[in-house]
Amino acid sequence: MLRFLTAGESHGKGLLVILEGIPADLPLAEEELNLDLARRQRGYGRGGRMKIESDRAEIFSGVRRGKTLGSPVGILIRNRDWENWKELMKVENNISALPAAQALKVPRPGHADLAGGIKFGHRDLRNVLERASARETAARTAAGAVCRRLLAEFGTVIKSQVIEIGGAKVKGEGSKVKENDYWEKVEKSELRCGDPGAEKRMKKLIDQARSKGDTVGGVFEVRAFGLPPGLGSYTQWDLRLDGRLAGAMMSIPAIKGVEIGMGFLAGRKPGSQVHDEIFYKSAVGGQRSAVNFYRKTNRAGGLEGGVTNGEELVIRAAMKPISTLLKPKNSVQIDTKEAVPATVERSDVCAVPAAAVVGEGMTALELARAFLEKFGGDSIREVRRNFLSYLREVEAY
Ligand code: EPS
Repeated sequence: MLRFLTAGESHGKGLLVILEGIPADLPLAEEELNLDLARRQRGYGRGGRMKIESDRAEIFSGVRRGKTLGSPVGILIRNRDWENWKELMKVENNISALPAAQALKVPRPGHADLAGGIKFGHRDLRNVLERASARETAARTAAGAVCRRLLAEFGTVIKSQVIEIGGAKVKGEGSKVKENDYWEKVEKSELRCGDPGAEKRMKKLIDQARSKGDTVGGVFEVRAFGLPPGLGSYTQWDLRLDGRLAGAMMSIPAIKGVEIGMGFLAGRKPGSQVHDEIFYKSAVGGQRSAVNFYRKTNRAGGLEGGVTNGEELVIRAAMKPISTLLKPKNSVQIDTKEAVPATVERSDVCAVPAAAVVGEGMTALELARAFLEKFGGDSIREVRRNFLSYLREVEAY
């Protein structure tokens, strides 16, 4: 089974990933991981930390001479900021030397601080913050990049775009996603937004939030092109791919809502305006994902019965505003129980574009997992054999 674990604190030495289940002989270069790590670091609205970090993945194990070995892929990402935090975050046991004033005692509303403090009994809430921090998503992005590489080998490409920030929305979302240069435009945009008018409005909202000591959230969309039909299964609740993808997406810090295809809107429309009619054309022939059945609409977002149906996968996620506010909300000092303003830490004003890249990674992970469940083998050659033989059957269906 494909799975990964991450470890690492935001201001500790760095982040670790162990990714298990990648077949042997997949070409893999650190540069490919670094590309996604750099994409995750971009975005109008990020804070001072991103000027310090310049994330690089060091492949530690599982790859030899540019190809995976079939053994666990270990990846290391060092925190440059560690240099500035060595004393506060050191591993050695002389906690008593930590000045009381350095302990974090006032939880930020919306952050994991209080719930995590109560759960683990931590009286320095930094012990919670350090791991709950979205810094961890750099590790997921690296793992996701490996999965993306695997999927690319079989013709699946994953993209993301920001469609809303602070209430400012793109116009006609989805209408241009098939145009070649659209995604280049998204990639060049500081907000991963393909609509320049909306981007302008979004930037203005970010600037306004920054000047007020506030933060803004938004909505991003992930699309996967070229997926074969038949990934996931309706036969058991935990095999349904829509549930698995939603769970993966929801696990990204600050995500509060996920929808697939038409999503919540489907609950407000009659069936006649929701379901995608099925058509058949013969002689599509030869092409990859050559399903002879097709739809003119894709309100289902590529999934029916928790199974991919050969259409584009469309997932959206809503990110709440970052919970560290420069103009803090009310909170309580955990020792004295005094009512005081929440702790103010350096942070971002908006991180929706970064979350979109993390969303690509989590989608890649869940799709790669479903892909290997269906076509799995120990080497890429074995997976390819299984995949091609299935495609032949699909074409004949
Ligand atoms: C984060 C707070 C900020 C962000 C960080 C997530 O870090 P710092 O406290 O060091 O200023 O920059 O994101 C990252 C470090 C990253 O790599 O994305 C938080 O509290 O979640």
